[in-house]
Amino acid sequence: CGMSVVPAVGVAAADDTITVGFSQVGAESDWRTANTESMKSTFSEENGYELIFDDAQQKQENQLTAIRNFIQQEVDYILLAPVTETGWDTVLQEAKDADIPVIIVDRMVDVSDDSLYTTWIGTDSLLEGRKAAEWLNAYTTAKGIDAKDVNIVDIQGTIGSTAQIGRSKGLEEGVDNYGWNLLAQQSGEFTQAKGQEVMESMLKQYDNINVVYCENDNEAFGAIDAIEAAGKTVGSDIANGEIMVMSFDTTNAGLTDTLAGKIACDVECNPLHGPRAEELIKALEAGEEVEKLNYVDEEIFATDDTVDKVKAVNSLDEEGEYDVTPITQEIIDG
Ligand code: GZL
Ligand code: ZN
Repeated sequence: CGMSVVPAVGVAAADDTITVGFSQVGAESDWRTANTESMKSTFSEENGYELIFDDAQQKQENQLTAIRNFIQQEVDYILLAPVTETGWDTVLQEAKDADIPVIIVDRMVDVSDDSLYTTWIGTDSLLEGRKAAEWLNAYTTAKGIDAKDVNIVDIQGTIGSTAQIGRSKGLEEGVDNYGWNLLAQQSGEFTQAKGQEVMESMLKQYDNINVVYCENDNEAFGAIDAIEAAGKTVGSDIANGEIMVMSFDTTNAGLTDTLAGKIACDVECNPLHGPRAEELIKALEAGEEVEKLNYVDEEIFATDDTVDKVKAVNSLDEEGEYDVTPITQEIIDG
């Protein structure tokens, strides 16, 4: 690769440093920060890597520029966490022409020919949305709340991103299956500031909101602030005027809010993709075949029992049935 550094004296050491160019979406959320940290700690110098990191500030054009720079620098691998699914064919063809393998991380790319990337690591956003909808159905059914009295607003993620597409679809299926009222859907860009702004405007438009479906924790933090600033109460008791906030990502701050009853259900999404990415690069270095799709297990809370409880809140059992687990029962019993 073009990035080796020749030692000051003696012959150049065998270049066993692997150079990785990583085009990251941005730093829009706690989840994203954890994802970046996982990559940086995995692809460290002491682990034998040179990581060239680019933060695209959630703009696709910055990612295209970063990838072209990585190609110029003749990196050994390109890691791409794509902000949205479309618009990658041309630049991925340029990487392919330069014989640089591309590993897609987190969100998916929608390309005409999937040989344009070598492999993908991520989580199942549609399953996450379905878990949330199943949880809401289990909760309202157990509380005897009629579906026609459930008035939901959806603060969506970045439109066209895999996480937004899957999580919105999971909710929309629930609306179709169970008959809830979906009052409005608007993007909160996965950020706290935008989440708060969108919540404020929705509260002005609708006086009957009782469920807020936030497509990530940072939007939930913003929505909670907006709800409380409007003099309303955040909580699970929607039959008595509280506004229920649901969320995704199970970040530390999200789990803290969940255990405090501010977030009713926080659906897991594992940000720690570094180790899996390294496994794949090592396999590719060894000339091995790799799976095209690599799902990162949602078992990131195996240790801490407090967050284990929250984890249990949104676990679907093998049959895809919602199993009302201890803490959910606690919430339902009130
Ligand atoms: C989820 C990831 C999303 C997170 C957000 O896989 O793409 O992007 O849910 C982040 O926090 O902005
Ligand atoms: Zn090299």
